[in-house]
Amino acid sequence: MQSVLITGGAGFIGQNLVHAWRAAEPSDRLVIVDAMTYAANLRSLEPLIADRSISFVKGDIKDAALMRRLFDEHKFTRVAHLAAESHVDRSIADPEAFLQTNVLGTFTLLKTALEAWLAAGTIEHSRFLHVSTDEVYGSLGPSDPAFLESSPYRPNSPYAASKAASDHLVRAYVETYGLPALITNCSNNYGSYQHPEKLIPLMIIHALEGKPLPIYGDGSNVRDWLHVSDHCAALMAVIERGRLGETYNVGGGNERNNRDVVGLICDALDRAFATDASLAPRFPSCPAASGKSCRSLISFVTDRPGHDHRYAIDATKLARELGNRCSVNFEDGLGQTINWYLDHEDWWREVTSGAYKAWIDKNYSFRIAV
Ligand code: NAD
Ligand code: TDX
Repeated sequence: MQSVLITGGAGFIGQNLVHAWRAAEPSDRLVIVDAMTYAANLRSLEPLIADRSISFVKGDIKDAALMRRLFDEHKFTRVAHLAAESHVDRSIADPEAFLQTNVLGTFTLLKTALEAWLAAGTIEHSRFLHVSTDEVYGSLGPSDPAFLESSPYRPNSPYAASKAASDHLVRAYVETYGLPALITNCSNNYGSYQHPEKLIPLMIIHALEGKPLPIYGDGSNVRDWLHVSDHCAALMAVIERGRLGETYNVGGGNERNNRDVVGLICDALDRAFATDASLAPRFPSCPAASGKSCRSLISFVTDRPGHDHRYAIDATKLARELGNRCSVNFEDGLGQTINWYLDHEDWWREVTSGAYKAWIDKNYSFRIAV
């Protein structure tokens, strides 16, 4: 039985990880710490908090005294560190919070874990997993080989730079102080509970509401799409069985350009409306409600500054050492994700109310159709 700290557990991947961990290791004690920023939502965790299957602490990972109190109280033997500012466009508009949380927050956790584990004499059987991103490796050309764990770091956005800095701190804590840590660098996740600021949920929700589908630039940018369930399975394998001090890349093997992803979403929604008569009255502004294609909403807009052209992950090491392979086919996973957003209108209406509207104005009002 392990005592597990999951930071950022109220975020998209964090919530999915909490459920996956609970299902796989029901006797582990899970403590979630999350600052409850705009990106957090506790809905899916509320039943687990209510029946005391997990503990939830609202707190900032930069709060060293709180972190130390939690380590002393719960005697963690596993840390899955996911808390971060995670949206590239927000890092361009306002980078400071990214440095605060992603760099200083990670530093605070590393320092606390080391001190607490040394003081308790438990460092030998403890493990710290730092969840990072493929964006630290920069951008690939169309025919470049996929990123390896040994690829050089070339971050291009403030977000990517802050994650790169945090990865370097983890490495330094392993090499200098012998912290038992591991790093994963994964590609773009998608699935249930993803915040609607990110590409896939944003396009689904805009299409349902009959709003423009804003593709940055010419839409030729390529991402490798990883279903969040495959990512969570990889995280659990790495934290338990990965070699300490190592980095593992996690990818979905699903490279698609943004134009194609948005086209697939439109076509799937068109089909859903054609076969399910209950959708048109629920979403009357969606073009598919009146027999038109959602593709009519596609709008090519001003590009993201420093927009990375292509990410691709070589996940051979994860498969070879831990036998872990991603299994969700992109078209199937995208279909399930669209169905999830159709079935969870209350969730995304709540998430897109209030401050979210101010972000949409800030990020999209200056982008003109090109
Ligand atoms: P998310 O933005 O949905 O969730 C992040 C969570 O961290 C939120 O619940 C937020 O409240 C919390 N948080 C932010 N600042 C905090 C602080 N100072 N203290 C405590 N909690 C804080 O992000 P996500 O998509 O779930 O990503 C999780 C992790 O995975 C991040 O580290 C991200 O960099 C990494 N990652 C994400 C993706 C992806 O496609 N989503 C891909 C690669 C890597
Ligand atoms: O409105 C949009 N229009 C658009 O064309 C948005 C929000 C995005 N895009 C493009 C930009 C990217 O090429 O879609 C692609 C995906 O964009 P995001 O969903 O913002 O993800 P990305 O920038 O690729 O970063 C994601 O993957 C790596 C996560 O947000 C990061 O947290 C993760 O580290």
